[in-house]
Amino acid sequence: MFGLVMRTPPFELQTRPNDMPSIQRKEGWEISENAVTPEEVFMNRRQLIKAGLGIAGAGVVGSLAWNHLNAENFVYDVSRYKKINFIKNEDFKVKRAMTEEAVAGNYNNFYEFSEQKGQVIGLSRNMKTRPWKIEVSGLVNKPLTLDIDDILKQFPQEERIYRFRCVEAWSMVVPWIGFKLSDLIKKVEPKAEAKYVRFLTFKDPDMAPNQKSDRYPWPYYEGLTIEEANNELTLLATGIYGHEMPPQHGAPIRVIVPWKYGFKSIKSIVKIEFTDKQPKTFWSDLIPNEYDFWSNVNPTVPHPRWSQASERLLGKLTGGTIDYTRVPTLMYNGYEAQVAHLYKKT
Ligand SMILES: Nc1nc2c(c(=O)[nH]1)N[C@H]1C(S)=C(S)[C@@H](COP(=O)(O)O)O[C@H]1N2
Ligand SMILES: [Mo]
Repeated sequence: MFGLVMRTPPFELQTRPNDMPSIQRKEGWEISENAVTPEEVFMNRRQLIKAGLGIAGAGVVGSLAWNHLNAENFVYDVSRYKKINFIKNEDFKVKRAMTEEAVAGNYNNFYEFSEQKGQVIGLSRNMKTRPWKIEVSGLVNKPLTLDIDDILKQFPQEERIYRFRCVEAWSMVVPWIGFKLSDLIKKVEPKAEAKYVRFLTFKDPDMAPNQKSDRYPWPYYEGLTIEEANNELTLLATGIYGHEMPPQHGAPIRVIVPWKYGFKSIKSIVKIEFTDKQPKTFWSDLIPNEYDFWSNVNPTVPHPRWSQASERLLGKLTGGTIDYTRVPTLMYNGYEAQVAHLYKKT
């Protein structure tokens, strides 16, 4: 049992650190790419807890390695990021310890720049985030185009500490800065027919090198129902850890939906569109049987290739690896009280 608890991830994780499949390597997926071991996948929840893998606060159970381009990418230089004004919203706290800033900022899914989590920080470093406009349009009475600096002036910014859970079964706890998407929705006055909100990321292959790859249907697109978009938890995030959003986290503005798998939290948005039909989404178009429109965090529904019963909570950055502890995954990522009503059948 001890050996199991102290195990390190499979070798594949070190050379191909991403669990989100790339289209190119789709056939390779039968080989375990995820740090969830076969033992973990086949153990039920009680067995997981018995084996010490399902207990919050358990010790370090492993470490993740990821490919950096070069040593420069390890440098997480906070002085690069401008401070922004915000108030702390004490209503949104989490019992788990906050993830270190350099960990969250060195382990990123942002496929526009790279499929390698450790390379995003380096490749996005000189991302151009000014000027930056967001079009808010579609089925609304008052369409708007807003500049990011006007947004920062118009909407009071607040900090909220949220759990964040990637579908690949790693997670973190981070202090987002932003404002409720519902505050923006009010301003544009959606028409009665507006049932969904569609989001779009920028497209600029000269700035984001992996957008030169035609294996993906760029630009990245996502969607929510209008009720989900109006939920009190849903944020437009403009910062993290007390300052503006670093490029690798989705500068200058992104969506945060903490009860859904991370890929729903679309980065670097340029357009918000109100529609009457359920929008298509990037990952469900790519792999429909693995990533659906809803994608609410749910420990009882396994991903077709791995369990979702527990997750690797990112811990300390030590050299080229990140320690993690295995903790149970919470229904709706712990936000059941705020969102379960959205999914109750009437
Ligand atoms: N535009 C865009 N948004 C994106 C992604 C992406 O590749 N492109 N990756 C998603 C995934 S899979 C995750 S887990 C989170 C990661 O956010 P973070 O790097 O700030 O932790 O961003 C999401 N938003
Ligand atoms: Mo993710």
